[in-house]
Amino acid sequence: MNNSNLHVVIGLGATGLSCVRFLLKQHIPVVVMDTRDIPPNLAQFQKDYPTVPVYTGHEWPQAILNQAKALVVSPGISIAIAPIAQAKAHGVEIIGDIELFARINKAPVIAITGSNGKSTVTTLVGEMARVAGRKVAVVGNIGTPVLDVFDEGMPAFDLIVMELSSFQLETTYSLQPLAATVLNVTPDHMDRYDSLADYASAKHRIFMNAQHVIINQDDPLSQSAQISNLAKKSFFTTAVPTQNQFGLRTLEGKMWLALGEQNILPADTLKIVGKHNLANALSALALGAAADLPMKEMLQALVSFNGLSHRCQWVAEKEGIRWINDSKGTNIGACQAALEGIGQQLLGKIVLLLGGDGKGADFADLSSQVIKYCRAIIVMGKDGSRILAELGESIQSYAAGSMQEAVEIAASCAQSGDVVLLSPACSSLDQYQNFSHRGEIFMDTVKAVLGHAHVG
Ligand code: UMA
Ligand code: ADP
Repeated sequence: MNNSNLHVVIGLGATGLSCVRFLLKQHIPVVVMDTRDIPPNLAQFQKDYPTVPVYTGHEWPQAILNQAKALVVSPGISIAIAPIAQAKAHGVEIIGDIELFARINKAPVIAITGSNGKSTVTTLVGEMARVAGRKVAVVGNIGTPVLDVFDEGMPAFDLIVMELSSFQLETTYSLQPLAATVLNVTPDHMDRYDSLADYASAKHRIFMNAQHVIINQDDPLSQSAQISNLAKKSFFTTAVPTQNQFGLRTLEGKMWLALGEQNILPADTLKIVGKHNLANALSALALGAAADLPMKEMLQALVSFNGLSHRCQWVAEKEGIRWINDSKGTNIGACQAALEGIGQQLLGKIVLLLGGDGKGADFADLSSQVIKYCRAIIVMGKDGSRILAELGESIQSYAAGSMQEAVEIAASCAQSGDVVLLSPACSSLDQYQNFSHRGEIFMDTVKAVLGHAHVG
């Protein structure tokens, strides 16, 4: 490594763009590399930053990488790829946007990771802080790159609520969250990790340097032996809580969210449904409490929260059949939670639409919920045939060549009292721009197939 201050930004997506903006503002020299021949933002980027060299495609100049001060790697690209590994072997620092942020940030951070529920909990904690009058930024994997918080100058916020993916955590070292949690760990991104243990330990990095850790008492994989003895600890559980735990208690047939002995909110006042969402609400309360948010305002935010789009979102109802969009259900755990949350309260059955890029998942893990709650499955996308091979014997199943065909098959096999659920257990990137694009196409198709007059 030489002594230059050159930073190579890898990836020209939202993260890469935010890193370039941030580094150039500090007069740090930047080069950009992306494995794609034509990354989506290339033309605009070259117009905006004509002096920044950009290398695209798979022929990256290794000498530049090896001589850089740091590689700032976007989350969508694995740090295990050969050019990055070689630069690392030359002593080049491998970091990400969260690390750049952490090195200069002065505002308190609430950091949230987990396989599922991150965006829901991040939004809830952000709402709790807003209702409590805090000037809060909600950033990270949820959509807004963290470095954007500096666009408004420093210190613009008195609390930053941050959703972090395992990919972002892999390149983060200096973050010192006021409060941090791993909501849960179930298999995801198995195309990027050698094992579930590797994936879990990337997530556990969120606990490094955390002042207060919020622990899911029900999920051993979400806990880590590396949590500092100095960190304060709070717990949430969907069982009856012991002292100082957030949990659930049933009293005269009614379920309550509770803190220790104290019952604080009837569960049926929440608009988000399913046991997984009760866990989300409890973890948000524990995180908010760690940041000294007042209970009254936290509960006010909880009861007004309608849930996010594309997470078990109601689409339409016709002839006694409800249509639900859970396009953000991008892994097995999320799909299981949606099937349990909807299936447990249903008189009829679920017609499940699933498929896309399975990221190396084992779809047989879905079989018990599919057998228990589903009338049929309809598969599509890159891994559709693999899903058929792994689940098809246990349930009536169909393969669809398009969303249109999938919706038409669902309409013909669902019966009154049923739910048709899109919860793909796969990422959308084989056929769509992202999960919201897939969800929008699903909802538009449902409305077109059912006819506008009958749907909401
Ligand atoms: N890519 C290449 N070559 C490159 C760089 C990227 O092919 O050289 C591809 C990636 O494989 C990926 C796509 O480009 O398919 C985007 O990757 P990126 O790192 O440029 O992504 P950003 O646009 O910067 O968005 C990222 C997060 N995306 C990923 O981690 C894939 C966004 O989370 C996040 O909102 C954003 O930063 C701001 O922090 C999205 C996501 O899907 C929602 N996250 C995954 C998830 O939640 O499961 C982790
Ligand atoms: P993430 O940001 O981690 O993807 P979201 O809050 O966007 O999480 O929810 C994505 C999907 O995951 C939801 O549609 C739902 O099916 C499922 N889900 C949400 N919370 C949980 C949870 N606590 N446990 C399991 N599954 C969940």
